Amino acid sequence: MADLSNFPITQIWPAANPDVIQLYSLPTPNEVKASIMLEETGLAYEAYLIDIGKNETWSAEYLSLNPNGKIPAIIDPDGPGGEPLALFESGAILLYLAEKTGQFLSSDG
Ligand SMILES: N[C@@H](CCC(=O)N[C@@H](CS)C(=O)NCC(=O)O)C(=O)O
Repeated sequence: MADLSNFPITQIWPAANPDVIQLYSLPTPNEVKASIMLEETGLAYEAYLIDIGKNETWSAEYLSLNPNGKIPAIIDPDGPGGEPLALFESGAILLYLAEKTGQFLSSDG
């Protein structure tokens, strides 16, 4: 089982299944891009609702994951080299998941 205890955000939103991608989200235009990509690629994930109306992205634990204080953000317990990877910015998340799964990218740039 993956150990995500080095990520302070898991102290507030404990991983129910640390072996799958952790998505920190709220259904906003930027966030749904990440949710849709996870659904379409078929990757296993679990989502945590981050209430931006309550400034939950500005807690120290959330800022340790994304210093910009924005959703979406993810932790992939099975990142490059099998090590956990934290990632934010919806565009970066889309590209990472596309490359991880080999889906939705042209073979000819
Ligand atoms: N460029 C960022 C923008 C993310 C963004 O603006 N997220 C908004 C919700 S759509 C947010 O977290 N706002 C909370 C805040 O600023 O307090 C991305 O694409 O991920």
